[in-house]
Amino acid sequence: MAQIVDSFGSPVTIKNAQVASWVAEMVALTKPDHVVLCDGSEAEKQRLTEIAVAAGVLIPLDQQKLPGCYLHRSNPNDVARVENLTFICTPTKAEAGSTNNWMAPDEAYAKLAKLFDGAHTGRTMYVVPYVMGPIGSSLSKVGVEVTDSVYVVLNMRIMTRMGRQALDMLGESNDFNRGLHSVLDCNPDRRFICHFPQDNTIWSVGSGYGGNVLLGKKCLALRVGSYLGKKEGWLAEHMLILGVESPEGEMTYVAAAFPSACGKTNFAMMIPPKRFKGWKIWTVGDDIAWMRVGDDGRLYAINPEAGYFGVAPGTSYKSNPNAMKTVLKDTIFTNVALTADGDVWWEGKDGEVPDELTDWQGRPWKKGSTEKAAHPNARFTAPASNNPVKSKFADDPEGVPISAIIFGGRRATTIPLVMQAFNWTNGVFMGATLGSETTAAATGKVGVVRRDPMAMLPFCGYDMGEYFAHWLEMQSEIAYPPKVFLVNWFRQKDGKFLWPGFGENMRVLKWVVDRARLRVGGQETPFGWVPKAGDLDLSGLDISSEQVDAATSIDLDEWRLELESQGEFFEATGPTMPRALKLQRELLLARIESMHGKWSVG
Ligand code: OXD
Ligand code: MN
Repeated sequence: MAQIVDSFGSPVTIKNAQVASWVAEMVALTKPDHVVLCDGSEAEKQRLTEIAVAAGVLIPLDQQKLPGCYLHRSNPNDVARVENLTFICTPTKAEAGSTNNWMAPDEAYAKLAKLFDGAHTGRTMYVVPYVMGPIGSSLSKVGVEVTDSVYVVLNMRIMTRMGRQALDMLGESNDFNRGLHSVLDCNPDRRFICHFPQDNTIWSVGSGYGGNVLLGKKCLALRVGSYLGKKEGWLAEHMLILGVESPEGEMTYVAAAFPSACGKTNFAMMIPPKRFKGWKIWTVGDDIAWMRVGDDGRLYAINPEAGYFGVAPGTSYKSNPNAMKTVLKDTIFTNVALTADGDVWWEGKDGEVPDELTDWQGRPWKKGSTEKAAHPNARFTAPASNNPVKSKFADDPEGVPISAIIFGGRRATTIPLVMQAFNWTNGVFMGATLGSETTAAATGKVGVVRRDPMAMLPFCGYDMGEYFAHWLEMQSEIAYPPKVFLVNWFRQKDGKFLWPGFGENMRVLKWVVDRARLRVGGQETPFGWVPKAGDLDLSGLDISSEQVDAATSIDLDEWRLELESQGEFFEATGPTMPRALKLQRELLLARIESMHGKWSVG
């Protein structure tokens, strides 16, 4: 077997016997020429960056303007997560549930072992120990990813707490996620992302795209994490975490789940409008929350990640000034366009569109071209420490206490700007029935409502009905459950958005915080509490009261259709759909019937 060395070629040993024997097993399978154990040091980063630049994997950007920043161009066939090639390999199909692709574990191991056999030959295998979550937190988890991609190593270094610190935290324990990755020949026909939750194992082959290969993120923190959460009594969720600070210094933490293309990173880094002088938003996380009940009966959340893997197109000083500041140094850009002077560009970036660019595939591009210069799913990988509004509690091993949970989707009709659930069960129902309209960014028909419960449809590692049951069961553990809300920034009338969004969402967030702290009014509707006229602070906002009324209105006919569509999803979920949620739906239908089609918010 190739000797294990550090990135400078000096021999090293892996002290943890379980890690060492598993790495040896993987080496025997993939047969690399070299095996490098990553320590996470600055010197190692420099060395691996040089290797990546020499191999053409990274292109240096203008180091004066963007110090430590590089561009990566992926294979054009490998630019996004591949839900159709993502499998949950539980012992039975029923455990994976109706919303996941399933393969029997034996079959999956055998099929992928054939692909992995000799996959690292002629290459270096990097052994990447990492921690998801703050070092020393009881909520954190250790993983080890072996990969033949230096791009993966440098991204893992940003997105996780990587290197020696992870092996130190693991000690002699066997409790670590085993992640095996090879880009292989990047052929979609030989691409599989397989999760073995019962073995705490992930095998990913044939892709180099972040969501498929940074195994700590979607694969461990959500798919395997959600399974571990059910088993161990905690929640792994596709949620941002933010702190709202009032001018008096009172801090309230909110976790929020939105499907993709709904502005999650923007919301997590929001700058409140002028009217909210003295209010501040602090980012704890922009994508994933791990939540556990604390000794005081409150729900505490950590962000398992250490960086942001954000969508570049549409990010600007208007939509997200803090993200723009975050990507000014030590950032890896993937599939964005390149300017002649070594800067990056993407559709929706501030300023004039440059006359000439090199597009995301490395081809010359001219202003006015019908093709996009940056790929619509072009990304930045940036350290959270660059974020000017990173919460000082983001690395707190205890996590932050969550007072409110928000579920949000992109809906042109039906769902009001904001609505508060009556109680925990009703809140779980709101999350379980979350829907969002498909956008042009994804393949398929545009504007169709796809149910994306808790924004977890592509990320839940087990049966969805069991997952809802876990959420319901959590109530018995949480003495002080967070208040639950549904929001919709995307309601339309005559094809126009009714609500301005972005920083103005602070107005909604303030109502959420005040409701969670039981100090503002609301109007009861058949479906939840909404703000009464005057409850939302709209001062300094240049939109008509009719527009606000339309954004917050409830239409019984639209809701009847909504409940029918929810019913189809409940059916499809199958026999594990909890009775408490079915009854919630029936209760709402019965309410509509008893009102004989009449309802108006006062
Ligand atoms: C992501 C996603 O990349 O949800 O965060 O796809
Ligand atoms: Mn996400």
